[in-house]
Amino acid sequence: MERTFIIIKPDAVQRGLVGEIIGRFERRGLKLSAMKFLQVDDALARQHYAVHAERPFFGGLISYITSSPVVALVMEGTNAIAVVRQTVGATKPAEAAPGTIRADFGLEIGRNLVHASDGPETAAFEIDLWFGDDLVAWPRANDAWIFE
Ligand code: IDP
Ligand code: MG
Repeated sequence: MERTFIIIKPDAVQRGLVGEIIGRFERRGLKLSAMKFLQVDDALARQHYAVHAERPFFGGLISYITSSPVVALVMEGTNAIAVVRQTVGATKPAEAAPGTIRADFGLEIGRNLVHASDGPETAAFEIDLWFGDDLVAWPRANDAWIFE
C-alpha cells in the first residue's frame, strides 16, 4: 500500500471546493491517513517548494500558497502517488485532461487548485515535513471491496 501527500491550495479552499476535491479521492477508493486545515507560513512553504527555489515563479508560488488557508492530507491506496496525480491532472490546467480536477475547475498554472507528490521520495519527504509520525492507520469497513 502506498501513501501520497496532497494540498488543497488556497484558491480551491476560497472557492468552496474542499469537499468536491476530497470526494473525488474518496470515491476513487483512496483512504485518508491524515488531514489538517492550516495557514502555511513562509518557512514551511519554502521547505515544501525548495526544489523550485531558483525558478522565476518561486516568489509568486510562495505568495500563493501562504495567501490563505489550505487543507493538507495524506491518502493511502494501491499506486496512490500515480492515481492521485492522474486525478489531479497536468500542471497547466489548459493541458489537463477533461475530468481531472485541474481541467474541471482551473484555467491558469498559478491557480491550479491542488498539489500532489510526484514520486516515492517526494511523498516520503512531504509526509514527514507536514505530518511527521502523525498518521492514522485504521481498518476501513469496505477495504476488502476496494483492495483485492
Ligand atoms: P505540479 O504541481 O504539477 O507538480 P510543478 O512543476 O512541481 O507542478 O510546480 C509546482 C507548482 O508551481 C505548480 O503546481 C504551480 O502552482 C506552480 N508553477 C509551476 N510552474 C509555474 C509557472 O510557470 N508559473 C506560475 N506557477 C507555476
Ligand atoms: Mg511538483
